[in-house]
Amino acid sequence: MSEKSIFKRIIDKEIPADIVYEDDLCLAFRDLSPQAPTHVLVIPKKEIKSVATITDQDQALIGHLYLIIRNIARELGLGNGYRVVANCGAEGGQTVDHLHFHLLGGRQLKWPPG
Ligand code: DGP
Repeated sequence: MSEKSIFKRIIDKEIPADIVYEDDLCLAFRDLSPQAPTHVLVIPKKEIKSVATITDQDQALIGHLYLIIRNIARELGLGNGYRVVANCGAEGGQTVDHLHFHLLGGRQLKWPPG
């Protein structure tokens, strides 16, 4: 039986996603349940479960992900601002055990989050 997470299945193209960017290291696709007019998930292709399990060896990869987030935000016209969120663990509200950064924008976002 497959232990693959839903995001690993998207990386492997076993299930479809609305992909906005892809390279050797990462994939970005639109969230199935958007919480803002623009809601993109940016994920490493490497199977990292969460922020809590990032290793020192992942330093360049995480930097790469943030540069890609910056580029996608520019390309999607989020010049007025946006939010980047990584939910971590049960109390952090993480529901998919594959590291992902939410890129949210296109409306005024509130603070604090719920
Ligand atoms: P989090 O709660 O931080 O773990 O965010 C998981 C997000 O993943 C949530 O906003 C919904 C989204 N999501 C879950 N399953 C799928 C899927 O199959 N496709 C896409 N595009 N997004 C998904």
